[in-house]
Amino acid sequence: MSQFIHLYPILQQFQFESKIDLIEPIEIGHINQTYKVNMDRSSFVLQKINTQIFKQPVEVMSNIVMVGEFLKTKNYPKEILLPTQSVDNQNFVVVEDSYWRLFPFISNTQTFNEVINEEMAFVAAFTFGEYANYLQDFPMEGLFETIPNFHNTALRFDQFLTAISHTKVSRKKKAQRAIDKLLTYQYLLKDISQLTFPIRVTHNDTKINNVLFDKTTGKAVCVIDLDTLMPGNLLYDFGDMVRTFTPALDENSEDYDNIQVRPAILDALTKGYLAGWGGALTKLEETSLMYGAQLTIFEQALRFLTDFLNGNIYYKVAKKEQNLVRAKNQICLLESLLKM
Ligand code: GN1
Ligand code: MG
Repeated sequence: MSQFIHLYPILQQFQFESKIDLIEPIEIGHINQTYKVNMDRSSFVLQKINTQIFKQPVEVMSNIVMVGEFLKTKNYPKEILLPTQSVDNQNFVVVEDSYWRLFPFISNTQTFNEVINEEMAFVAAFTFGEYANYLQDFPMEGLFETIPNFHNTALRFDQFLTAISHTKVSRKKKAQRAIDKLLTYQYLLKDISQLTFPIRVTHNDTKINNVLFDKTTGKAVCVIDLDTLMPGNLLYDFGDMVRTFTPALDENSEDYDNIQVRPAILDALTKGYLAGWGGALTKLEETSLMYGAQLTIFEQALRFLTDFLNGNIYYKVAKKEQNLVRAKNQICLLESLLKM
Protein backbone atom coordinates (compact mmCIF):
# COMPACT_ATOMS: atom_id res chain seq x y z
CA MET A 1 0.00 0.00 0.00
CA SER A 2 2.82 2.39 0.81
CA GLN A 3 3.64 2.73 -2.88
CA PHE A 4 0.25 4.41 -3.30
CA ILE A 5 0.66 6.82 -0.43
CA HIS A 6 0.76 9.70 -2.94
CA LEU A 7 -2.87 8.93 -3.80
CA TYR A 8 -4.10 9.61 -0.28
CA PRO A 9 -4.21 13.41 -0.51
CA ILE A 10 -6.25 13.00 -3.68
CA LEU A 11 -8.67 10.54 -2.13
CA GLN A 12 -8.94 12.79 0.87
CA GLN A 13 -10.53 15.37 -1.39
CA PHE A 14 -13.26 12.85 -1.99
CA GLN A 15 -13.47 12.35 1.80
CA PHE A 16 -12.13 8.83 1.67
CA GLU A 17 -8.84 8.63 3.43
CA SER A 18 -9.61 6.58 6.52
CA LYS A 19 -11.54 3.61 5.18
CA ILE A 20 -9.32 2.48 2.31
CA ASP A 21 -8.57 -1.25 2.32
CA LEU A 22 -6.54 -1.62 -0.83
CA ILE A 23 -5.41 0.30 -3.88
CA GLU A 24 -4.44 -1.61 -7.00
CA PRO A 25 -3.47 -0.33 -10.44
CA ILE A 26 -5.75 -1.35 -13.30
CA GLU A 27 -3.74 -2.00 -16.44
CA ILE A 28 -6.34 -0.98 -18.96
CA GLY A 29 -6.25 1.54 -21.78
CA HIS A 30 -3.32 3.28 -23.38
CA ILE A 31 -3.94 6.77 -22.08
CA ASN A 32 -5.05 7.43 -18.49
CA GLN A 33 -3.60 6.10 -15.24
CA THR A 34 -6.20 4.00 -13.45
CA TYR A 35 -6.47 2.53 -9.95
CA LYS A 36 -9.05 0.48 -8.17
CA VAL A 37 -9.68 1.69 -4.64
CA ASN A 38 -11.31 -0.82 -2.34
CA MET A 39 -13.12 0.57 0.65
CA ASP A 40 -14.69 -1.46 3.43
CA ARG A 41 -18.03 -1.82 1.66
CA SER A 42 -17.63 -0.51 -1.89
CA SER A 43 -14.98 0.10 -4.51
CA PHE A 44 -14.09 3.02 -6.72
CA VAL A 45 -12.07 3.69 -9.85
CA LEU A 46 -9.60 6.54 -9.47
CA GLN A 47 -8.16 7.99 -12.65
CA LYS A 48 -5.59 10.57 -13.49
CA ILE A 49 -6.66 12.21 -16.72
CA ASN A 50 -3.88 12.39 -19.27
CA THR A 51 -3.93 16.10 -20.05
CA GLN A 52 -1.37 15.76 -22.82
CA ILE A 53 -4.14 14.08 -24.75
CA PHE A 54 -7.26 15.46 -23.08
CA LYS A 55 -6.19 19.08 -23.09
CA GLN A 56 -9.57 20.25 -21.78
CA PRO A 57 -10.29 17.92 -18.85
CA VAL A 58 -13.06 20.19 -17.59
CA GLU A 59 -14.86 19.78 -20.91
CA VAL A 60 -14.35 16.02 -20.84
CA MET A 61 -16.01 15.85 -17.43
CA SER A 62 -18.76 18.22 -18.51
CA ASN A 63 -19.61 15.95 -21.45
CA ILE A 64 -19.73 12.88 -19.20
CA VAL A 65 -22.00 14.56 -16.66
CA MET A 66 -24.32 16.14 -19.22
CA VAL A 67 -24.79 12.89 -21.09
CA GLY A 68 -25.27 10.93 -17.86
CA GLU A 69 -27.85 13.36 -16.51
CA PHE A 70 -29.66 13.33 -19.85
CA LEU A 71 -29.81 9.52 -19.89
CA LYS A 72 -31.34 9.60 -16.41
CA THR A 73 -34.19 11.77 -17.68
CA LYS A 74 -34.77 9.24 -20.48
CA ASN A 75 -34.98 6.28 -18.11
CA TYR A 76 -32.03 4.66 -19.83
CA PRO A 77 -32.28 1.02 -18.77
CA LYS A 78 -28.63 0.32 -17.87
CA GLU A 79 -26.23 1.70 -15.27
CA ILE A 80 -25.08 5.27 -15.92
CA LEU A 81 -21.50 6.14 -15.14
CA LEU A 82 -21.29 9.43 -13.25
CA PRO A 83 -18.32 10.77 -11.32
CA THR A 84 -18.30 10.87 -7.53
CA GLN A 85 -18.42 14.43 -6.21
CA SER A 86 -15.47 15.85 -4.31
CA VAL A 87 -15.84 17.59 -0.95
CA ASP A 88 -16.12 20.84 -2.92
CA ASN A 89 -18.87 19.39 -5.07
CA GLN A 90 -16.68 19.10 -8.14
CA ASN A 91 -16.59 16.27 -10.68
CA PHE A 92 -12.81 16.10 -10.40
CA VAL A 93 -10.01 17.40 -8.20
CA VAL A 94 -6.80 19.13 -9.19
CA VAL A 95 -3.69 18.17 -7.25
CA GLU A 96 -0.34 19.60 -8.29
CA ASP A 97 -1.67 20.43 -11.73
CA SER A 98 -2.98 16.91 -12.28
CA TYR A 99 -6.66 16.21 -12.82
CA TRP A 100 -8.11 13.28 -10.92
CA ARG A 101 -11.59 11.83 -10.90
CA LEU A 102 -13.36 9.03 -9.13
CA PHE A 103 -16.10 6.74 -10.36
CA PRO A 104 -18.04 4.14 -8.40
CA PHE A 105 -16.86 0.65 -9.31
CA ILE A 106 -19.92 -1.27 -10.40
CA SER A 107 -19.78 -4.45 -8.37
CA ASN A 108 -19.91 -7.99 -9.70
CA THR A 109 -18.94 -6.90 -13.20
CA GLN A 110 -16.12 -7.79 -15.54
CA THR A 111 -14.68 -6.72 -18.88
CA PHE A 112 -13.34 -8.83 -21.74
CA ASN A 113 -10.48 -8.08 -24.10
CA GLU A 114 -11.70 -10.48 -26.75
CA VAL A 115 -15.17 -11.43 -27.84
CA ILE A 116 -15.75 -15.02 -26.87
CA ASN A 117 -18.82 -15.84 -28.93
CA GLU A 118 -21.53 -14.42 -31.14
CA GLU A 119 -23.86 -13.78 -28.27
CA MET A 120 -21.30 -11.56 -26.58
CA ALA A 121 -20.80 -9.66 -29.86
CA PHE A 122 -24.53 -9.14 -30.23
CA VAL A 123 -25.03 -8.03 -26.63
CA ALA A 124 -22.11 -5.59 -26.57
CA ALA A 125 -23.01 -4.08 -29.94
CA PHE A 126 -26.63 -3.81 -28.90
CA THR A 127 -25.46 -1.97 -25.79
CA PHE A 128 -23.47 0.60 -27.77
CA GLY A 129 -26.31 1.02 -30.27
CA GLU A 130 -28.87 1.42 -27.52
CA TYR A 131 -26.68 3.96 -25.72
CA ALA A 132 -26.46 6.12 -28.83
CA ASN A 133 -30.14 5.62 -29.57
CA TYR A 134 -31.11 7.03 -26.16
CA LEU A 135 -29.01 10.08 -26.97
CA GLN A 136 -30.72 10.84 -30.27
CA ASP A 137 -32.29 14.08 -29.12
CA PHE A 138 -29.46 15.13 -26.82
CA PRO A 139 -28.87 18.90 -27.17
CA MET A 140 -25.75 18.62 -29.27
CA GLU A 141 -24.72 22.26 -28.86
CA GLY A 142 -23.79 21.51 -25.23
CA LEU A 143 -21.38 18.74 -26.16
CA PHE A 144 -17.71 19.72 -26.42
CA GLU A 145 -15.45 18.38 -29.14
CA THR A 146 -12.76 17.51 -26.61
CA ILE A 147 -10.26 16.19 -29.16
CA PRO A 148 -10.79 18.13 -32.37
CA ASN A 149 -10.52 16.06 -35.55
CA PHE A 150 -10.45 12.85 -33.57
CA HIS A 151 -11.86 10.83 -36.45
CA ASN A 152 -10.66 12.95 -39.30
CA THR A 153 -9.04 10.10 -41.19
CA ALA A 154 -7.74 12.36 -43.95
CA LEU A 155 -5.91 14.46 -41.36
CA ARG A 156 -4.56 11.27 -39.73
CA PHE A 157 -3.24 10.33 -43.15
CA ASP A 158 -1.50 13.70 -43.50
CA GLN A 159 0.02 13.29 -40.05
CA PHE A 160 1.26 9.88 -41.17
CA LEU A 161 2.95 11.44 -44.23
CA THR A 162 4.57 14.06 -42.02
CA ALA A 163 5.83 11.36 -39.65
CA ILE A 164 7.34 9.44 -42.57
CA SER A 165 9.26 12.48 -43.69
CA HIS A 166 10.49 13.37 -40.19
CA THR A 167 11.35 9.97 -38.75
CA LYS A 168 14.79 8.46 -38.21
CA VAL A 169 16.12 6.42 -41.13
CA SER A 170 16.43 3.29 -38.97
CA ARG A 171 12.84 3.50 -37.82
CA LYS A 172 11.57 4.10 -41.30
CA LYS A 173 13.46 1.08 -42.53
CA LYS A 174 11.86 -1.14 -39.90
CA ALA A 175 8.42 0.14 -40.82
CA GLN A 176 8.88 0.25 -44.60
CA ARG A 177 6.59 -2.63 -45.51
CA ALA A 178 3.84 -1.34 -43.28
CA ILE A 179 4.29 2.18 -44.64
CA ASP A 180 4.02 0.97 -48.22
CA LYS A 181 0.88 -0.96 -47.48
CA LEU A 182 -0.85 1.94 -45.78
CA LEU A 183 0.01 4.25 -48.67
CA THR A 184 -1.85 1.92 -51.02
CA TYR A 185 -5.02 2.25 -48.94
CA GLN A 186 -5.23 6.02 -49.38
CA TYR A 187 -8.13 5.41 -51.76
CA LEU A 188 -10.30 4.58 -48.74
CA LEU A 189 -10.45 8.31 -47.94
CA LYS A 190 -12.32 9.19 -51.11
CA ASP A 191 -15.91 8.46 -50.10
CA ILE A 192 -15.75 9.95 -46.63
CA SER A 193 -14.75 13.29 -48.09
CA GLN A 194 -17.72 13.24 -50.46
CA LEU A 195 -20.58 11.94 -48.32
CA THR A 196 -22.45 13.81 -45.59
CA PHE A 197 -23.49 11.91 -42.50
CA PRO A 198 -25.68 13.01 -39.58
CA ILE A 199 -23.83 14.30 -36.54
CA ARG A 200 -24.57 12.05 -33.58
CA VAL A 201 -23.45 11.73 -29.99
CA THR A 202 -20.68 9.19 -30.50
CA HIS A 203 -18.69 7.23 -27.96
CA ASN A 204 -15.54 7.01 -30.07
CA ASP A 205 -13.99 4.12 -28.20
CA THR A 206 -16.46 1.26 -28.61
CA LYS A 207 -13.98 -1.45 -27.76
CA ILE A 208 -15.24 -4.68 -26.32
CA ASN A 209 -13.57 -3.86 -22.99
CA ASN A 210 -15.64 -0.70 -22.68
CA VAL A 211 -18.78 -2.66 -21.84
CA LEU A 212 -19.17 -4.02 -18.31
CA PHE A 213 -20.77 -7.45 -18.09
CA ASP A 214 -22.46 -8.90 -15.04
CA LYS A 215 -20.30 -11.74 -13.70
CA THR A 216 -23.30 -13.84 -12.76
CA THR A 217 -25.82 -13.29 -15.54
CA GLY A 218 -23.46 -12.35 -18.39
CA LYS A 219 -25.76 -9.43 -19.21
CA ALA A 220 -24.33 -6.08 -20.29
CA VAL A 221 -24.55 -3.66 -17.39
CA CYS A 222 -22.87 -0.41 -18.35
CA VAL A 223 -21.02 1.50 -21.08
CA ILE A 224 -17.75 2.88 -19.73
CA ASP A 225 -14.77 5.00 -20.84
CA LEU A 226 -16.75 8.09 -21.76
CA ASP A 227 -13.78 10.40 -22.32
CA THR A 228 -14.26 10.62 -26.03
CA LEU A 229 -18.01 11.26 -26.02
CA MET A 230 -18.24 13.84 -28.76
CA PRO A 231 -20.31 14.94 -31.71
CA GLY A 232 -19.33 12.57 -34.51
CA ASN A 233 -20.10 10.06 -37.22
CA LEU A 234 -21.44 6.73 -35.97
CA LEU A 235 -19.54 4.84 -38.67
CA TYR A 236 -16.45 5.04 -36.47
CA ASP A 237 -18.31 3.60 -33.49
CA PHE A 238 -19.43 0.73 -35.64
CA GLY A 239 -15.91 0.45 -37.04
CA ASP A 240 -14.25 0.27 -33.65
CA MET A 241 -16.51 -2.63 -32.77
CA VAL A 242 -15.52 -4.47 -35.92
CA ARG A 243 -11.90 -3.65 -35.13
CA THR A 244 -11.98 -5.00 -31.60
CA PHE A 245 -14.75 -7.61 -31.62
CA THR A 246 -14.07 -9.57 -34.79
CA PRO A 247 -10.46 -10.74 -34.41
CA ALA A 248 -9.85 -13.57 -31.96
CA LEU A 249 -6.64 -11.84 -30.83
CA ASP A 250 -6.23 -8.27 -29.65
CA GLU A 251 -4.35 -5.39 -31.26
CA ASN A 252 -1.08 -6.26 -29.48
CA SER A 253 -0.85 -9.74 -30.93
CA GLU A 254 2.08 -10.57 -33.22
CA ASP A 255 0.39 -13.71 -34.43
CA TYR A 256 -0.32 -11.92 -37.70
CA ASP A 257 -1.51 -14.98 -39.61
CA ASN A 258 -4.36 -15.30 -37.20
CA ILE A 259 -5.51 -11.69 -37.17
CA GLN A 260 -8.67 -12.04 -39.17
CA VAL A 261 -12.27 -10.97 -39.15
CA ARG A 262 -14.49 -13.75 -37.83
CA PRO A 263 -17.51 -13.48 -40.15
CA ALA A 264 -20.01 -14.88 -37.66
CA ILE A 265 -18.94 -12.31 -35.06
CA LEU A 266 -19.21 -9.54 -37.63
CA ASP A 267 -22.68 -10.67 -38.50
CA ALA A 268 -23.75 -10.85 -34.86
CA LEU A 269 -22.36 -7.45 -33.97
CA THR A 270 -24.00 -5.83 -36.98
CA LYS A 271 -27.35 -7.30 -36.01
CA GLY A 272 -26.86 -6.27 -32.39
CA TYR A 273 -25.90 -2.70 -33.26
CA LEU A 274 -28.85 -2.23 -35.61
CA ALA A 275 -31.20 -3.74 -33.03
CA GLY A 276 -29.83 -1.40 -30.35
CA TRP A 277 -30.54 1.56 -32.61
CA GLY A 278 -34.04 0.23 -33.20
CA GLY A 279 -34.11 1.09 -36.90
CA ALA A 280 -33.19 4.76 -36.39
CA LEU A 281 -30.16 4.86 -38.70
CA THR A 282 -30.42 6.70 -41.99
CA LYS A 283 -30.20 4.65 -45.18
CA LEU A 284 -26.77 6.11 -45.92
CA GLU A 285 -25.50 5.19 -42.47
CA GLU A 286 -26.82 1.70 -42.77
CA THR A 287 -25.34 1.05 -46.19
CA SER A 288 -22.01 2.59 -45.19
CA LEU A 289 -21.37 0.49 -42.08
CA MET A 290 -18.83 -1.80 -43.71
CA TYR A 291 -17.05 1.15 -45.23
CA GLY A 292 -16.95 2.65 -41.73
CA ALA A 293 -15.23 -0.48 -40.49
CA GLN A 294 -12.59 -0.30 -43.21
CA LEU A 295 -11.98 3.35 -42.51
CA THR A 296 -11.70 2.89 -38.75
CA ILE A 297 -9.21 0.05 -38.99
CA PHE A 298 -7.22 1.95 -41.59
CA GLU A 299 -7.21 5.00 -39.31
CA GLN A 300 -6.07 3.00 -36.31
CA ALA A 301 -3.23 1.45 -38.32
CA LEU A 302 -2.21 4.96 -39.42
CA ARG A 303 -2.29 6.19 -35.83
CA PHE A 304 -0.17 3.35 -34.47
CA LEU A 305 2.36 3.57 -37.27
CA THR A 306 2.53 7.37 -37.01
CA ASP A 307 3.24 7.04 -33.31
CA PHE A 308 5.97 4.47 -33.93
CA LEU A 309 7.58 6.79 -36.50
CA ASN A 310 7.30 9.71 -34.06
CA GLY A 311 9.07 7.74 -31.33
CA ASN A 312 6.05 6.58 -29.28
CA ILE A 313 4.83 9.89 -27.95
CA TYR A 314 1.10 9.12 -27.79
CA TYR A 315 0.32 5.53 -26.84
CA LYS A 316 1.80 3.83 -23.81
CA VAL A 317 4.19 1.08 -24.90
CA ALA A 318 5.92 -1.72 -23.02
CA LYS A 319 8.56 -2.10 -25.73
CA LYS A 320 9.85 0.20 -28.44
CA GLU A 321 8.33 -1.68 -31.36
CA GLN A 322 4.91 -2.21 -29.86
CA ASN A 323 3.25 0.47 -31.99
CA LEU A 324 4.77 -1.09 -35.10
CA VAL A 325 3.39 -4.45 -34.03
CA ARG A 326 -0.01 -2.88 -33.45
CA ALA A 327 0.07 -1.23 -36.87
CA LYS A 328 0.97 -4.51 -38.60
CA ASN A 329 -1.76 -6.25 -36.65
CA GLN A 330 -4.31 -3.69 -37.84
CA ILE A 331 -3.10 -3.98 -41.42
CA CYS A 332 -3.71 -7.74 -41.32
CA LEU A 333 -7.19 -7.12 -39.99
CA LEU A 334 -7.90 -4.53 -42.67
CA GLU A 335 -6.70 -6.88 -45.40
CA SER A 336 -8.93 -9.62 -44.08
CA LEU A 337 -11.91 -7.24 -44.03
CA LEU A 338 -11.22 -5.91 -47.54
CA LYS A 339 -11.28 -9.48 -48.87
CA MET A 340 -14.85 -9.99 -47.65
C1 GN1 B 1 -6.86 4.73 -26.96
O1 GN1 B 1 -6.74 4.49 -23.91
P1 GN1 B 1 -7.73 3.72 -24.65
O2 GN1 B 1 -7.26 2.32 -24.87
O3 GN1 B 1 -9.09 3.81 -24.07
C2 GN1 B 1 -7.34 5.80 -27.95
C3 GN1 B 1 -8.34 5.22 -28.90
C4 GN1 B 1 -7.72 4.05 -29.63
C5 GN1 B 1 -7.24 3.03 -28.62
C6 GN1 B 1 -6.51 1.90 -29.28
C7 GN1 B 1 -8.15 9.21 -26.64
O4 GN1 B 1 -7.90 4.37 -26.12
O5 GN1 B 1 -8.71 6.20 -29.84
O6 GN1 B 1 -8.65 3.47 -30.49
O7 GN1 B 1 -6.35 3.63 -27.66
N1 GN1 B 1 -7.92 6.92 -27.23
C8 GN1 B 1 -7.53 8.18 -27.47
O8 GN1 B 1 -6.52 0.81 -28.46
O9 GN1 B 1 -6.72 8.46 -28.33
MG1 MG C 1 -10.61 4.98 -24.26
